[in-house]
Amino acid sequence: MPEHHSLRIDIARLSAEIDALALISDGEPPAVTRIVFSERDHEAREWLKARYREASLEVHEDPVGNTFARWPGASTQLPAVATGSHVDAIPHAGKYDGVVGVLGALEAIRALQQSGFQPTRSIELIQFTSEEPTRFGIGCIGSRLMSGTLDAASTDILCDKQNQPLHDLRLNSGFTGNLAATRMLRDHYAGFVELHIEQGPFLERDGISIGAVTHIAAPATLRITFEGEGGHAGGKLMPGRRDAFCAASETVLVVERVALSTGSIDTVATVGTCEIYPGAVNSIPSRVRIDVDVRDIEEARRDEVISKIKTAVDEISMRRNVAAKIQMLNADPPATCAPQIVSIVERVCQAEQISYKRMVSRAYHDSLFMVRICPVAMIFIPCHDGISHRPDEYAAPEAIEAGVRVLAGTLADLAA
Ligand code: HGY
Ligand code: MN
Ligand code: MN
Repeated sequence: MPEHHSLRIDIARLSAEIDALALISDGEPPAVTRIVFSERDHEAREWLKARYREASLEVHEDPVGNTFARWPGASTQLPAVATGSHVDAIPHAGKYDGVVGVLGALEAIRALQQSGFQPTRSIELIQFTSEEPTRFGIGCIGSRLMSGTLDAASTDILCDKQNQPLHDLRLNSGFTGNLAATRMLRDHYAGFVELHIEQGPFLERDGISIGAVTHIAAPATLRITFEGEGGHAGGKLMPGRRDAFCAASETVLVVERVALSTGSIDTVATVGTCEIYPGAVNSIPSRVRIDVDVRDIEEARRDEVISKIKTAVDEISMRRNVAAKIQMLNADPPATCAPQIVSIVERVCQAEQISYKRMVSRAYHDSLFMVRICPVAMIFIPCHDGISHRPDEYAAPEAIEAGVRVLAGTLADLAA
């Protein structure tokens, strides 16, 4: 394993690459919007493959567009060590979420190459497809397929808001083949380490450089469709109305109240999307669809929140005579990071004299699904005020440099 101090992280080049990638976007700078299987996503993929090839990595893509860039190690038998994250971005996002874990991993590999380190195990960078739920309603499609959490057939028929099936969209992006081929068996990798911004305020608040993540929160998404009765906003009198948007609005406030009532700061719930039909100012909403995001570090407490929401929806539906249909889009267990890799992360921080602390991840990541096929760990770096999923998301170059240094040391330890 190289003497850590010999590792030279080229943070100027990495910062320039982060800025360059941020411009491949459907958003007005500084906002970044890069939706999976969009034109910008395609452009970003081509730009990234060129960077991987410049670093002499062996690049291949699977049938859903997960991209693999491998630094071959001396052994072709031993399972590789993996790292990586995602580059798709929700609308009006920032330029660091996911990107730090992809370009940072590339920089970690380049620094190790330059230091003369020779890996025994190959080191493989993974750029996962569709970590964000924006287009298909469910997140981490690439890592869910790799880990067998989503099966090929039901994934190919997932549709976006324009009713375009994932199958057609992936083929149009050049990703052919049967989705079943994305599946990886347990121990395909010796381990997976993901570098990511914290997307919370605690590292910056405490003046700590690195978060050694021990657990990843359990996310769930409910899709609730309310069917009432439409009509003329002027002619239809108030008594007897069956306004679907009023039923949905009551539900949104119940979601907030139930999350606040668990007594734990670890319970969060959000309604981030709402579709109103017919969506005219002078027409009573007859159909409304909301997606509800519920998370907690404790799965049982999260499920308790879900069951309270369901009970409340039944009551609102009866009282308002508005039909309500609830679909569970996903309800995933939390992940526990591998203690042996978390300890390596801590050892590297000590060797580098970089401050660190153990913490949980309240956001979900591809690591939440990679944990089903190999041991995982996550390395967090601070982001300003914990802001994320906003154009003013910011991670300082020195914070990114420290994260890449610790990632490189961890990968070197695992691949030695
Ligand atoms: O929502 C999340 O936790 C992740 O940023 N997709
Ligand atoms: Mn995100
Ligand atoms: Mn992310």
